[in-house]
Amino acid sequence: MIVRDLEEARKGERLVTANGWDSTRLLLAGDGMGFSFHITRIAPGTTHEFHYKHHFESVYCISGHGEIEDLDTGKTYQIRPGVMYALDRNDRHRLSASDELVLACCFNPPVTGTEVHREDGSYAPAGELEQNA
Ligand code: 9YT
Repeated sequence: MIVRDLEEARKGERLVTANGWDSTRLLLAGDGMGFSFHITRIAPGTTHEFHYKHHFESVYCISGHGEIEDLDTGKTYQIRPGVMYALDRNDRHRLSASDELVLACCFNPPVTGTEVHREDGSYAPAGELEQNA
């Protein structure tokens, strides 16, 4: 069994900080679960474009308010506590927070913990060594 505490995890390398968001990886590929599990905070007033071309992601809003736009269809959805979205088509999307969003996120395949966002908003596919191309 794996038991981890978010506040403890935030004190170490599980916390990844980026411009306008941070994410604490409570489960990573190395845990062998077949998915990774993250608690992500999106700073108020920020907007982010992501495109996880090589991963499926589901996201559940624990607290805060914002909006997600499907960049292929132009459709927007309100994010509020209790709402879940799943990027089942590796959807290109824009996420914005009006007040701080706290989100629980699952990735399949799991992230390893070393990925950085590439220019196109994606993470490298699992198993690919270079991370920034
Ligand atoms: C909301 C969202 O896309 N979260 C993704 C998790 C974050 N980008 C991470 O942990 O890398």
